Amino acid sequence: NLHLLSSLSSEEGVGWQPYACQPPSANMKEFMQIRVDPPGITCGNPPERFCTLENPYLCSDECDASSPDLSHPPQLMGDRERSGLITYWQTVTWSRYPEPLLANITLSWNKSLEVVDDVVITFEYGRPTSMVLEKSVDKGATWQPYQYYADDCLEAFGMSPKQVSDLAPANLTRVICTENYSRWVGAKKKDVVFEVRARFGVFAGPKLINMDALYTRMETMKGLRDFFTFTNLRLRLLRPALGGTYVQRDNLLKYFYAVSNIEVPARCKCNLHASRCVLRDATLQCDCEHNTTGQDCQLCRGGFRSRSWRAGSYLPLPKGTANTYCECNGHSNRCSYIELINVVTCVSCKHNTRGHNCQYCRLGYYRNASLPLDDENICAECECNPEGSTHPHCSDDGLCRCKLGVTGRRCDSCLPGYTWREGGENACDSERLVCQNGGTCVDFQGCCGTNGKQVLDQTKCSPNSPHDDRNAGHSGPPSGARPADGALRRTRRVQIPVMNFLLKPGVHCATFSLF
Ligand SMILES: [Ca+2]
Repeated sequence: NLHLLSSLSSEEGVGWQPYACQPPSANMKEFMQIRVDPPGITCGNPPERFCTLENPYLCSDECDASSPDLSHPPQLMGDRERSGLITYWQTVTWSRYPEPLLANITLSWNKSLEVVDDVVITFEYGRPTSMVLEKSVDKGATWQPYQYYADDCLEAFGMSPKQVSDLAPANLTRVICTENYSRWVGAKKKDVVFEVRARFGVFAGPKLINMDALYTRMETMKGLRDFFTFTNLRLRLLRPALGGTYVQRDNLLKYFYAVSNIEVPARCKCNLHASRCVLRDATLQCDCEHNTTGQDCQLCRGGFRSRSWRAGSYLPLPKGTANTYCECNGHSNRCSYIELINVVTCVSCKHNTRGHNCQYCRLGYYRNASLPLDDENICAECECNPEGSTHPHCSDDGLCRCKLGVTGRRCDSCLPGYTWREGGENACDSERLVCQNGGTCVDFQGCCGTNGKQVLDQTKCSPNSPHDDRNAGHSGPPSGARPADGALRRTRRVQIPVMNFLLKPGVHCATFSLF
């Protein structure tokens, strides 16, 4: 069933194989190094007789390391059984009972791999009563549990028994204890499985038809890709098969472990930067593309470091991209896939940014054009004066939208002829300006005579309030807000260009149609 996934892709549309830039899956049994612990655990030295659980009085079988026909060395777990003869590794029997019969099988590849189908361990003479599958992602330096197996999970490991089908998509990477492969159902049930297919099926459906969904999850769900990654696997066999009853001390020769095969369908992990994996100096090595290098294509090649290294992407479907898909300009390292519009978008953009690539500023902020897009201070606060603005947000160059009569980048000062008045509908009020000479105030700038005929430009309009003796031409908030530099100049240009004309001396009031 190693090629099940690839055959699926041809019969039922897209599948695991044709996607993105990654090597095809392979039977990694071919490349694994097998080590067993503790020393002396393999049977046959000295030669030993053993019985079977199903017929404990038939003890004619013998293990003898010195005889090719009767020896059971570890490499028989990874051989090809071409002749149809089952070959297996076998341990010594449980003669030291009640001391536990412990055995470790360590499988090493010296390379990061991604499992693509079920890992199947085949036991002869019954499956262990309890065991742990562990993995390492750092070539054996540290180990973590992958799955627990026991006939009674609570008793053996203090865990409630679970199956992959009990897992929700959000906790698919949880390490579980299963009782599916450890209860005694006769020696004919041989396989202990680490269910990869069923885990994929949580996203892709039981027949793995909707692989798009799996790939997008692989891309966006934290820890999912890592969950299927390993460099080593280790089986810790803790208690052999007992034949469905208690340990019978009078016949300990029927208790031992025997493993005939370990199937590890996986692919080289190349971070989606290689479509081939090759054997170089007896070590698996990605044949890196996209200007990457390293065993897992985890580095940029020399001379190609202007952009920081990043893993490739499964998205957009079906071919993926080298490494530009989730571009958040340094303001986020998390992306999410929106299925409805087939878009990957950055989530939790920091530094007051927003957008699919965190390339815009949040409302209420504007882009500091002098800074690069990935600068932490790229987005500056608008700080629009709430009294003087029609809107809390500002334009792309940071200009707030001002109410009538208000000016300044932050709308915190008044146009000539307006006075700041806190709390009113308009922050800047023009009605309170009067002419001290009793004439009419023209455009808040100059006063006409009482006959309305002549501009007396030395007579300015001024605020009505006796408490406010501020310069009428440039009034700002009474307190708190800072006056904007150059606000007057800018706003005249933008909002009242025609008004300059009104200040020219000698122009008659009568010429103004405004009044
Ligand atoms: Ca074998």
